Amino acid sequence: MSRIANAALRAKVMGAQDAAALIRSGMTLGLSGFTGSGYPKAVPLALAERIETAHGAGQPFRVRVWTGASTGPELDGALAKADGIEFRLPYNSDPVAREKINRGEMDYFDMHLSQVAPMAWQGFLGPLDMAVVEVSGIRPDGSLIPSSSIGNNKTWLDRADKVILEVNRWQSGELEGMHDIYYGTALPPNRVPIPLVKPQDRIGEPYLRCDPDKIVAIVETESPDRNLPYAPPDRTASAIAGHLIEFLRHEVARGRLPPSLLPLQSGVGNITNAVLSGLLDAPFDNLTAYTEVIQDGMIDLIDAGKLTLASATAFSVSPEAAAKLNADMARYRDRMILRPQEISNHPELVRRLGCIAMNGLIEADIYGNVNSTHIMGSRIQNGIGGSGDFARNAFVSIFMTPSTAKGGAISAIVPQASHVDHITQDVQVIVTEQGLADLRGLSPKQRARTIIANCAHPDYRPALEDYFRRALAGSYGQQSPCLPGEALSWHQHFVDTGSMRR
Ligand code: 0RQ
Repeated sequence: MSRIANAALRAKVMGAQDAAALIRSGMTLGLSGFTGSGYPKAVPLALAERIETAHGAGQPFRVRVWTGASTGPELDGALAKADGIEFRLPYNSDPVAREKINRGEMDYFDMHLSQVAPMAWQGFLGPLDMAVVEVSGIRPDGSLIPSSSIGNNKTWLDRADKVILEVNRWQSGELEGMHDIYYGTALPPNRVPIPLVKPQDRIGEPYLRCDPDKIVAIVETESPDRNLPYAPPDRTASAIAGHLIEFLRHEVARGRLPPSLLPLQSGVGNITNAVLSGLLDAPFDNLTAYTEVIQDGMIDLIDAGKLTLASATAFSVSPEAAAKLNADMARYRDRMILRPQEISNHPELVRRLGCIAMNGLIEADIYGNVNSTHIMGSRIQNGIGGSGDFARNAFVSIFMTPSTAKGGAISAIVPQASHVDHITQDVQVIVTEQGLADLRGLSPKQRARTIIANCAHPDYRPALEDYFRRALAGSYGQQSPCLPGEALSWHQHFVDTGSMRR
């Protein structure tokens, strides 16, 4: 049965090729999609085919791509493979696009996720020609039932000159009512406080508005999201989760956190998912989450009655969890709210709610500067995503990682980060499988001693201690002692030899 309940809009249904034919080279596209959910799946594929045909005929064809965050192989993968993306923002995890970016063949602006919509409204990013947005249905009055992510869809639908919709029947019909679209944001000097004081507050409406005259095509699909399995927690992930949960217990015992903690934010990846799994057996109840993505671990916590509400902008779940969600969405709908990413990640709200931010890192230096994005300072992995939105504004900002990477050839704790996304002031706790460093209230030298002792792998600890000792003796200043020439040689040694070991 069609999910398009508006007769005038039903008349705009066409095939993906015909819809893609409305996109011209040089256009800027605002696409839906966030961590592999709710992205358009048919039109970008058809567009990639068009681009390949054009390139085959010697005609240049490239578009500018704005999304919510990462999408899926039918979008970023296909367009990047066709060499069809001139510029992309704000977060990518697609391997094909990553290679293009790192070869210098595609421009990429890796930015704070909460800032995308305001920057689009401010006009800094330029005009938006076409929105291509997946929805799960269209109501009789033409309003849109959102899909499994919201991301920047409200902004794309408002700002774009024209709109192509994909209506995906694979998405549960019971998603209706889960979303909360806040239309009260404005630019300075007209901004007002956002009236959200608890993660469970609904401050908007369940549907997206869209001027029907802007809609030039509607494509019906029945395609799954890019749902990837999570690895079961290994010993490293379990050890990290154990240290972190012990820290939270300690904070509750000291009266610094309430027994039900504060709203949890959990970043992407297997380690953060392992922490959520660890919370299943931890002595905390009536938990809430005010976060960016709902992962498998959160669904398990809801099933166990531990998590009463999760507010986010998207799902980021395994195929099994997606099937479970879709089969029982009406029940989960009472425990979940999906919001625009400018609200799910809003610094004002993260600070007001006092989120416990838990994110992954690539490397941290001995002073606690964190690199979340650039391997060896130059090769982008994914992007800063929402980690900056949460880290700076959280009640407590926690970063975690295995103490080594690439089979032990790289230490995640280094003398100086080769790229900094999160400065020391935004990094309060670092956790590896070796232990936890609580850096709150410590001076730089105290931080260095704590991080080396608690977090570094024993194979690298002596070299870090030796470096720090020599920095204390030979540094130009004594506030944050360093030997600049030597500090980054750890990375160069890896580039030259394939290992940081000397
Ligand atoms: O590369 O797969 O080629 O071997 O980095 O590392 O260990 O799989 O870790 O999946 O937890 O990701 C920081 C990237 C960690 C993630 C990061 C290599 C490693 C591997 C991935 P291979 P793992 P995870 C809100 C939060 C920024 C965005 C964010 C991230 C690959 O957490 O993207 O926080 N964060 N968003 O081998 C060289 C090191 C390395 C290293 C890891 N020190 N040196 N390579 N790797 N450490 C959610 C959103 O914003 C959507």
